[in-house]
Amino acid sequence: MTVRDPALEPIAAKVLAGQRLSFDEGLALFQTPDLNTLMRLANLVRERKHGDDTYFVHSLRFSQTNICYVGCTFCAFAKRFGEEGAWDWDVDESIDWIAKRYQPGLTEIHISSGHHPRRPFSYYLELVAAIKKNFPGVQVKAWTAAEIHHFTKIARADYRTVLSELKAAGLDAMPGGGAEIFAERVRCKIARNKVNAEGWLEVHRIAHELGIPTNATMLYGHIETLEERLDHMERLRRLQDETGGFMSFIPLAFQPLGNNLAQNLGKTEFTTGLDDLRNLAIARIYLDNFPHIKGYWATLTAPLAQVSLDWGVSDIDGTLIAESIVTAAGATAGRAMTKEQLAGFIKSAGRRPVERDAVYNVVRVYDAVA
Ligand code: V47
Repeated sequence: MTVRDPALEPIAAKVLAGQRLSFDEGLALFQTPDLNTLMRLANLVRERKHGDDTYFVHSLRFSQTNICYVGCTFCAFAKRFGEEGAWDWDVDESIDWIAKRYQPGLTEIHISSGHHPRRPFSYYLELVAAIKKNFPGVQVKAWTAAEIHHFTKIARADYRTVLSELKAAGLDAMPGGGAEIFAERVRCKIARNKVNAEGWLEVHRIAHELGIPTNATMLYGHIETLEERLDHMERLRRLQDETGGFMSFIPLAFQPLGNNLAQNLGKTEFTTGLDDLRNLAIARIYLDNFPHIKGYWATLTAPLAQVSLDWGVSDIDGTLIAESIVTAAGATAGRAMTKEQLAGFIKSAGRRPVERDAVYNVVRVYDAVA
């Protein structure tokens, strides 16, 4: 392999030999001007794991409430009680909301929401059970580790008890949100009242022990340093070595509209396409024990998500019916693509579309899409 940046030569040799990179080597990937080599290395890792297979899911996004007391500075989704645009559905209203948007063949309902101060934990158990009863066959991928941490407070119970009860009610998997950036320097500025890094990791550790597969996200492109991005990946890599329970890693590009972080700290720019691609490629190489790196088209935009399939990405999330969290903060990519659009989009990038469910069982391989 031709390598233009001499600093990348020993790193490229390690990647070719299938060896794990050190922290300093990961940092060199953030600093190299040789993006072409970075892309080819990430693609090599991606193709070793998955060939051309590129996964997506037919997914409805649901938030039972947007009322939240946490006050994360990057968030444009949360509302206070009584504020215009606030909602707080009970179980029947939630089922009605989902029924209006339900489509045949839907495999996943992905739920993340606000930390509601008053709803009891029993409400969340009833909600999961009611979704499973009303929409048989649909998998529930619900609540971030931050929300699970909140449930332990309202239930006065520990992580294991809360997660076991949710699993018994029908929970199939957990989304990766709430991770933001683990480094305390940043976390105390952007997500001060949320679960801390150790708590987030512990929730996922216990979920994995209980057989609940999960994802992991990283919110980047705001006030974090490149070292802090890599530190985030390093902590995830260590936990994955222990448990093997993560399915995918999803870098979330900060959307700078309608939130305090953007206004107070002067962060008004969107990330650049090359920052997004570099970050995805490094994740693919560094997180050697993660099955998938997700190119989240809601924040990347669909055209960049398509390009990202050459930069280590093997999953583009899915149909995203009714996405509202990043849309609130300025993501303009749109909230829904049909399965056929997604399959065509993957196929025209020269890859093989594979529809999956929430836990990566194959639903359909789209060999025949034109
Ligand atoms: O934790 C909030 C992020 C996350 C902004 O598991 C923002 O498959 C960018 O959990 N700019 C929730 N991001 C979303 C989430 C998720 C998303 C996609 C896939 C999966 C998965 C999970 O949304 C939050 C936060 O990091 N977010 N505000 C913003 N302004």
